[in-house]
Amino acid sequence: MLPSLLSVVAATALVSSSVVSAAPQGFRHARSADGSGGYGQACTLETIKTRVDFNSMAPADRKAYTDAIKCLMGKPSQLDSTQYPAAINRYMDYAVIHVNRTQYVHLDAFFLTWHRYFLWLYETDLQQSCGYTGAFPYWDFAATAADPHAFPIFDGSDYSMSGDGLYNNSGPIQLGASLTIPHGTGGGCVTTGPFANLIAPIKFIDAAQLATGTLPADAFAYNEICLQRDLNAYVSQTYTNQAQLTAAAHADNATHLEFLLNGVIGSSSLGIHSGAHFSVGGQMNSIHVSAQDPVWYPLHTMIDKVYTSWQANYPERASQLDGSTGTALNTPPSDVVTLDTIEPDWGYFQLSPIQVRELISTTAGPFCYQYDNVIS
Ligand SMILES: [Cu+2]
Repeated sequence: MLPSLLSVVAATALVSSSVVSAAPQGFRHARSADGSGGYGQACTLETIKTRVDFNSMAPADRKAYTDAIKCLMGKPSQLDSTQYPAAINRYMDYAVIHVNRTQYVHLDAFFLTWHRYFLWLYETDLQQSCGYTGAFPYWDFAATAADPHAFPIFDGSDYSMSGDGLYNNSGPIQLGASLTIPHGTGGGCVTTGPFANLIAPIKFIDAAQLATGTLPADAFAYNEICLQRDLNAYVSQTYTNQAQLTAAAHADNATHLEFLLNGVIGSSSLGIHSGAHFSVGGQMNSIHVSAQDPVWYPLHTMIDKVYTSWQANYPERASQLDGSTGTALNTPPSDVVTLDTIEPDWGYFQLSPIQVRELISTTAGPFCYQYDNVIS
């Protein structure tokens, strides 16, 4: 049997067990019905959107962005509340979908393209459901690596993404048999800025769960847990500095890029992506439940900027995949992913199957965006 056919079968199985629920309301991102199989209007200089650094935005523009996120938090969930009690609003629907797909979209060949489309769905939802017209920001975590507190994004003001958690020193953080990091400057609940006292209802899920290929039975239960952070300059200085980002933007091939981003799980090689997560702490330390923290989106948009920069620096490598399969650490075993493989779904936000190749370019397929600069 052809690999692509197997992939379709596997993807169909995924869809049937997915978070598909009620029809989306007022959300348009489907392919155009013009019969071309395309996504409608061509991406032109007039229509392209430019993503910018959160820290470079004017205060009022930063607030417009967080206001739109809070608007999404005020919209009803479209998921079945019996099956997903933690999906208390439309913002949380994204976090639930991310948890549900964690096993299929991390530490495998779907990682970069699946997250690229997930970010774009969220961006489009902010625009269509909440009238957001500003730029979709990234967080340049290399620029803030020396001291994340010293920048607007984490200063805790009304124009930030909220600040650090309350100080609660629970000692060094063990990230694996061979890696312990010092505690940061927070550790408790986030009590400042737009997301002060936010409830993050999906409980922490241990990354070791990835080795089992399953989720805890109560993964989507509602828990009254506050959003927590533990900003950690040691981690950002060590794992997300400019030299590391530049190296990633010049990776020899997709396998090397994946290694520089994700390291080797369980080893002392953390990688830029995990490093950025651990530099925020709290829920962001979890590969499963981190999307409950609104700063997840600017962080992952920065990962997409690194990917986009690598593609721009080496056009001949732009559509390379890393040769891995479609499951985290190949658990459960799955086929090697190709450009023809159907992506794992995005729950009710996705209306028709999407191949990996459709998500390779930021100016084709569903996308029409660029970054304000390329990491060269
Ligand atoms: Cu993820």
